[in-house]
Amino acid sequence: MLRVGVIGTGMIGEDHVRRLTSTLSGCRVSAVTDVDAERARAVADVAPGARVHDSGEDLVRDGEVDAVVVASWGATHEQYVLACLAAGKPVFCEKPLAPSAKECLRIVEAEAAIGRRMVQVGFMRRYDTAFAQLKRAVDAGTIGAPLLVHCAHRNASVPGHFVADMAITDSAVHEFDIVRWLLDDEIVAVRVLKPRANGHGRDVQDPLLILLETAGGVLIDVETSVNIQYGYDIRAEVVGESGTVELPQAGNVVVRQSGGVTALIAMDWRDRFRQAYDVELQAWVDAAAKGGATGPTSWDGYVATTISEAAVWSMGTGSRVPIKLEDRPVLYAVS
Ligand code: NAD
Ligand code: ISE
Repeated sequence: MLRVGVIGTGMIGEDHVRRLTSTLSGCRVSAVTDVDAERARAVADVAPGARVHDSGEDLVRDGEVDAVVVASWGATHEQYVLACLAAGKPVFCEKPLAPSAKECLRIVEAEAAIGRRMVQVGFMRRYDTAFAQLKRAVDAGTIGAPLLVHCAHRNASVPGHFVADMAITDSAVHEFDIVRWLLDDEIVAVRVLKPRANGHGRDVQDPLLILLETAGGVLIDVETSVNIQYGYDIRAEVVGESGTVELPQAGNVVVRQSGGVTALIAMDWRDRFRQAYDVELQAWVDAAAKGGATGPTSWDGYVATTISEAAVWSMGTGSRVPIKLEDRPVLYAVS
């Protein structure tokens, strides 16, 4: 039984504590912590026997914690992931791996020095049934070589702490990862365009149109709308040489009533990606129980954050920004 410590018991931390406690197998939550101690105590109540620590560092040191989930704010990820690596404990870190490429690289270097995978990054879309079907169709070549990808990332609304560039660093970072995975291709440049602002947007630049170019010559457009009001809507359509393939409207029920037809839509990511989070975290539990990690790597986290940084720069300057990556350590070699 893998004993898991969870750092950060906010929205997704609480969600992960519940699934580690009630949905997944081979694990239990043995400790939690949050800078909001009251919140940590409330979440600990759903995990029988879980103790509450004063700090993430204390939790990592706990002899009854075999592996750690980091679900605190992005700016705190590096310190906890590095503490886990120093303690030799497998770690699942929510995206983004860290807010800057520099921080991500320090994690990559620390893991590469150990010489084996210890870190898994929370890019859960790779475990989503609909995205997996999309990738299978592209890989099978049914639509010929991919030429274009149209993506939309729409949130009904975002919390108060969601600020200026988070539509890129917190939301579109998922697309930066998923298109690399979907196309087996690297992003080489990014440009961000700003249409007229959504009046619901407060301080966030919303919406955005992000244009990505890949090494293989595919062009990708990503719409981010983080105050769209009507629901949580994630779209992706790949245009190939002889056809197109797109995500289904995942899990939507169609209601016919009072002279109308309504397709229900998820209202947030918890609802839309529940299955993906379950599969992703079970895969991590199974790998962590053997002392390692699987799925999205620290290197993937570094690449996604590097693209975010370039996109934020482009949003400010209006320019096309090339993506420059460091050399990939052997640990992350593509097979
Ligand atoms: P949140 O604000 O609801 O929760 C974050 C929690 O971390 C808060 O309770 C806060 O008090 C706590 N915290 C902050 N600093 C801390 C520290 N130093 N030590 C311990 N706890 C600390 O935010 P959230 O929406 O749950 O997001 C948390 C992380 O998960 C972010 O990195 C976010 O990008 C990511 N996330 C991923 C997905 C996904 O789809 N994979 C969805 C939501 C959030
Ligand atoms: C949130 O942090 C997530 O990761 C969700 O998956 C994403 O859709 C949302 O925009 C982010 O704020």
